[in-house]
Amino acid sequence: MAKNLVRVLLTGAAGQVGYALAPMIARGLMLGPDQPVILHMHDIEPAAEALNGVKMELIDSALPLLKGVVATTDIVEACKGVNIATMVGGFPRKEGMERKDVMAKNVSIYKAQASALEQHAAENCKVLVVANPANTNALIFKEFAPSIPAKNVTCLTRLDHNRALGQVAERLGVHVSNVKNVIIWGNHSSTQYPDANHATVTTSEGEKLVRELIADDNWFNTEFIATVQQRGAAIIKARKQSSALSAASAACDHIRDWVLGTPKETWVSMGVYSDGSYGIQPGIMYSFPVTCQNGEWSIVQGLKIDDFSREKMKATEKELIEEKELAYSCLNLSQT
Ligand code: NAX
Repeated sequence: MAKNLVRVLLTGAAGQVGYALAPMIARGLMLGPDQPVILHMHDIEPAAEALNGVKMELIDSALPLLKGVVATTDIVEACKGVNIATMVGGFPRKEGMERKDVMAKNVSIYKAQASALEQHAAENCKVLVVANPANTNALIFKEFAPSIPAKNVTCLTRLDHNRALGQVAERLGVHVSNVKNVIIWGNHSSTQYPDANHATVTTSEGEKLVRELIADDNWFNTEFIATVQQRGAAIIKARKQSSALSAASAACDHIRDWVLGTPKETWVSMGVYSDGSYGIQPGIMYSFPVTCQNGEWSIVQGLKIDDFSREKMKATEKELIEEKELAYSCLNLSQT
């Protein structure tokens, strides 16, 4: 039996991540190769012509799963009836801008778009915030869409997770699909803590702990962490533009695993609303290891956390608490 159509919102669709992500969604990389979609693409007025160009290219691609394209600068029209919302649109940091100014621009965008989505999306819409500051944009989004369950609002740290898998696989000289269960804790920023303490690799002799095969604490505690944390900057240096295809691919991985489930005994990293797990302050959007089943994520519990990890998890938590304060002050809100 043919599956029901799924409507997917993509904001910032005329930007670089949008341009990479739109065809991936339309080819079934986000929701599966048998899932027909209608793509709702949104961008702002100055990008209207470019947005229309993306629509033209999608039409020219003759994609079997793509049953319709909405390309609009009207956020209400863009949000109507959507089941999945991928929020990529945002205001980039420009030279000379203070952190507070960038935060103020983005949190007001996310406040407005949360209200539009809350009123016009389909019931049980799932939201992924990609635009930076991703965790805090997602938090503001959640606050201003109170009828959307907190569990339905997440942010992207899967790119960092995939980068960590890639670094471990390179170091071991194995294919990345044999490595699993790294963790990104905290913020999608340079304070994130990439943790390979529980990661495993499939070998001809079964599953082994990565840290047993790479017996090099110094590498794990310095180079590995720094490479993952600074990978975004390295891409900008090399490409003169920020990560786009890997970000789009990670956004597909995030939604696909959330909707269709994570593989057996495998977890992934997602920025989710903290419930206090691992002693992390409730009420911030923090990246945790999660498994997904029946369209719901749950935080993996009971992992042993050593002192080194605890310190790093607290440092990124501190940054998120500060970002939350800054975001609230930009919106003149008091914290509850
Ligand atoms: P671009 O500047 O190429 O594209 C951003 C698009 O958003 C533009 O087309 C712009 O017109 C649009 N836009 C601006 N204000 C908007 C609004 N109010 N509503 C809708 N659209 C709006 O940036 P790009 O490289 O595509 O990156 C997009 C966002 O993703 C940025 O915020 C970036 O920092 C963030 N990233 C987050 C990642 C993550 O892992 N969480 C990784 C990739 C990316 O760097």
